[in-house]
Amino acid sequence: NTETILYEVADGVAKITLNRPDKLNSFTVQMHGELAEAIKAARTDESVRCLLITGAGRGFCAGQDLGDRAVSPGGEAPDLAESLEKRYNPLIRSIADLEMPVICAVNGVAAGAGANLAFACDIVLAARSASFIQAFCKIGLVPDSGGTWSLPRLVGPARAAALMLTGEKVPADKAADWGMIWKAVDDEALAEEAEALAKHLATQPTAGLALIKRALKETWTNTLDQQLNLERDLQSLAGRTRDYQEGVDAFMNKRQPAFVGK
Ligand code: T3D
Repeated sequence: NTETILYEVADGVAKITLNRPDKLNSFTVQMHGELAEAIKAARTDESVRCLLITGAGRGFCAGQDLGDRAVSPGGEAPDLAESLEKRYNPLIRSIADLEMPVICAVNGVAAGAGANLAFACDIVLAARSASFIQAFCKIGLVPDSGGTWSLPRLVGPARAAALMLTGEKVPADKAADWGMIWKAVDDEALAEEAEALAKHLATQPTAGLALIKRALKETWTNTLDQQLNLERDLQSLAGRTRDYQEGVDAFMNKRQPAFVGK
């Protein structure tokens, strides 16, 4: 019984739909709270092996609800550090640390923290009519929700700087061309394609996929030597999973594997 998001579980996939379509699914304190609870529910539900995030209506997410930020002249400035510390940063960390793939199906415009929420996910598909906007500079703010970390790594420093300093809109096809997202798909195909991918991933070796997430996360700060050592350690863990045994056995016996996620 949530008011700002929809949460459903089927076929090993937890699907979260941001659901404030009249405000392009922008973030309120309530939506942050309900989203955090839903991600926790996905994390603690043993049947869930993939998370899918999307939006209701014509937008994906327009970032912070600015209706909650109006300040009268001479009034007290909102405490944005608290907002980031208590809500946006834990959200981004909870996605990065989730030990399963997180797919984002960007159904429409993704602006401000909405764009950077998408970039925090592991695989991003976008409807061809969707777009990405680092809207922060237009209202005097700094990109947050990990955008100053993820965007330069996705598209390189030159493009990240221009996008963050101008707030220029990037259509989905260009975002895919630039490597900002995985791919753009026809609008009417987005939901089906994202759900099919999520269902597929939910049948795969989840523990192994979680270890891949860790390797990819740490590569940005590691030297080659450190990364080789990390691969050794993660491979040691992967090699002890039931799914590794199953994968090898299925291959050798020319049958389809039945992975359990452990
Ligand atoms: O504050 C903190 O805690 C710090 C953290 C900040 C994180 C951030 O995300 S800061 C950035 C906040 N977001 C923005 O600055 C984006 C604002 N929105 C837009 O620039 C545009 O709405 C879009 C480019 C996203 C879409 O444009 P368009 O023309 O397709 O739609 P629209 O007409 O502007 O919006 C439709 C409705 O959604 C409209 O309401 P109305 O007039 O029909 O009643 C509009 O006001 C509302 N809406 C869109 N974005 C927001 C919003 N309402 C509140 N907050 C929004 N962010």
